[in-house]
Amino acid sequence: MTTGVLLVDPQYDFFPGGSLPVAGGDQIVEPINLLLARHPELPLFASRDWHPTSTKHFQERGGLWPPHCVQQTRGARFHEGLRMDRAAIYDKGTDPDDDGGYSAFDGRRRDAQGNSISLMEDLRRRGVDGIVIAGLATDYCVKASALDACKNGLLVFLFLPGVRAVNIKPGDGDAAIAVLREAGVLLVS
Ligand code: VGL
Ligand code: ZN
Repeated sequence: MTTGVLLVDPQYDFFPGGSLPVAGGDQIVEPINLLLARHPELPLFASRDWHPTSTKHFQERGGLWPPHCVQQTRGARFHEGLRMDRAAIYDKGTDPDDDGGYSAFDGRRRDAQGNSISLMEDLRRRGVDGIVIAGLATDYCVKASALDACKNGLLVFLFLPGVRAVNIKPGDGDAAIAVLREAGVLLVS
């Protein structure tokens, strides 16, 4: 079995000080760096919330969210404290007319030949059949990504020190973790 690491949306807008901040978000940086430093051999993948200036995902067009992770802005950049130079980066949420793209498995990138590929295509090519997931936020994009990982038949580990929840309603994060356990996700710390 080959295991990869998937970092979901570790972008400034989701950290304290950003436009959609997750409380305690900065506490994920150190544990994730430790994981990456201890396992430099693991292939690393990251998703990036990568929205156009105007999208149905934002409140001004009927969506749930204030503007965040707008393409080319600082808020859309990965946290500089994370050592993720080796990551293959998947962009999602790019369609202005679709309030989708919560899951990293909706993300796409260009491969060395310039072809657009999905995260799952990449994992299959590399023979990756297990994935350790961390990032922001537990109750949205981490949850959607972990459920898709299960649906795709991967063995899924949720790295608890490396996730935090938005908790729009108190308890959303814990409820998300319960749903993931039910789906077969293994909780690790
Ligand atoms: C996310 C809300 C809106 C996330 C993305 O990355 O969890 N949450 N867009
Ligand atoms: Zn978003």
